[in-house]
Amino acid sequence: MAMLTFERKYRVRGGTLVGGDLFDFWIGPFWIGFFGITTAFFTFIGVGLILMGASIQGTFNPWLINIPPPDLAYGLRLAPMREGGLWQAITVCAIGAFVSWALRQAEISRKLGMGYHIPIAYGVAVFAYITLVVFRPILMGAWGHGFPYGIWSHLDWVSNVGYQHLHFHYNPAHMIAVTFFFTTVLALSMHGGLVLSALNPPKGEPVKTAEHENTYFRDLIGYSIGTLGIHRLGLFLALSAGFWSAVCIVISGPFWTRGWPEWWGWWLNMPIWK
Ligand code: UQ1
Repeated sequence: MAMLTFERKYRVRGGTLVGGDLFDFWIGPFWIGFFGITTAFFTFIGVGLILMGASIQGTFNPWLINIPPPDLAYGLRLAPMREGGLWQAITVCAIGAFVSWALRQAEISRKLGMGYHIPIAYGVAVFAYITLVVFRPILMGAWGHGFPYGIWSHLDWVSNVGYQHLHFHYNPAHMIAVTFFFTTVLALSMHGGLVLSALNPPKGEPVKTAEHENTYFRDLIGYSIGTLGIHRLGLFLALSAGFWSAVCIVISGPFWTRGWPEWWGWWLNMPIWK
């Protein structure tokens, strides 16, 4: 395995949260660490359980594999393996693997003396997943409200839950989440375009610097957010998209049971219209 010359300088001990020096070593390019071990452990068990579910279902077609949560009648109890227990065990493994991965990111941040931006960013995605399969089912009183593990089947679940609320696009938190998703895409495409336009010119032309980048946007809209600022904005937009996605689903059912269009009654019922 090739090792860049500067890698040796950063391959230093320390920064671990658990286990001290015990797992503080590399295999090829990968740092192991205690949470590397636990990530691998939960991933192997979880994937094994998914394959078991596929075999019980009788298909290994990746589009059609479906591992559903227990029936609503099981409430918040453990279900037999073939009746949703598999889903419950897979959920435990998934959360174990995702949280292990976040802690592994945190350990690497510490090892390198960097900020915790990456584990925090990744943590928001994990938070959104846990909201779907743990927080909302608990608030609704049954694991059966979690989404099924399957490519097709989870799409059906999203569609069904959407129609249970008549028209999900009227969910105000969904509106905010979608707006953040689109704005993230706009910001990243402008940033990618701007950086490539400056730093990757045609052969024979000089590379431009941040001065050109700033000037471009000052010419265009009278304002440049700056080379550090665009990354702060991008992180904020992307985390907000994930955060409001979690909010929009956790309020649907636990805190608002009717159709979302009806929620806007507060606006139509305002006394100013009388
Ligand atoms: C920007 O102002 C900027 O600073 C120079 C960037 O950094 C390279 C960018 O990528 C973008 C897209 C902008 C413009 C963004 C706003 C919000 C004015």
